[in-house]
Amino acid sequence: MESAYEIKGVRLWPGWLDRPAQEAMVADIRAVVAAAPLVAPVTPGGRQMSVRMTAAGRLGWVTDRKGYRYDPQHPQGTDWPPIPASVLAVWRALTGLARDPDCCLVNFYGEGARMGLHQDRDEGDFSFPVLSISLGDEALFRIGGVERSDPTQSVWLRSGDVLLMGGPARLAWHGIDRLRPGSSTLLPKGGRLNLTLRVVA
Ligand code: MD3
Ligand code: FE
Repeated sequence: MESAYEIKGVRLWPGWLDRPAQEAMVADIRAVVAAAPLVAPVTPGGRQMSVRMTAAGRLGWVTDRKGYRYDPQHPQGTDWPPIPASVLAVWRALTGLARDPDCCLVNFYGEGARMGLHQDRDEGDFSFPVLSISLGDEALFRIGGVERSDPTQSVWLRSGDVLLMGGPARLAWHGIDRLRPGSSTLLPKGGRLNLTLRVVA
């Protein structure tokens, strides 16, 4: 199988974060989760997502019966905590952009969690890339093209990998099919954290 990072606009840095950097980032994300707890979001259609989510930054992505949107507050009614410096450093190093992201979405996958194929299109400006950082158990990532019916390719994302989606890949359909439980010792109870950094506009 061809690897997804050969798709135009997708760049993968396998193992960009070494183990100590991953551990430091997990500690920073634990502080984010302490201030803004993970929630099990509900789609506008009323289905509970298997991934649990929170966010850091000026805006967080939320979903409930009212719809999908970026919101300046956590559903509990507090501002989102700032994006940790360790996370911003990855964005600055790999995008080279002067503009910092507005949102660091934090997705937690426990055993059995998945994310169906979707496009990220709630942002106001698709000229900025989306950057993703994987921590913990390995996950089978699937990416297609800008049409839902386009063929897809799969690649395992491992702890410390960083993926950047820009240009033609920015509006590509993508999702997480499954985890490989027990494949990482980073999170003592297992599971996977994914951080996605976005400019919302
Ligand atoms: C390709 N998260 O939060 S990250 C999401 O691993 C999301 O939690 C997945 O899809 C996860 O929306 C995949 C990789 C990713 C993120 C954003 C993208 C791939 C993307 C935006 C456009 C195309
Ligand atoms: Fe996405």
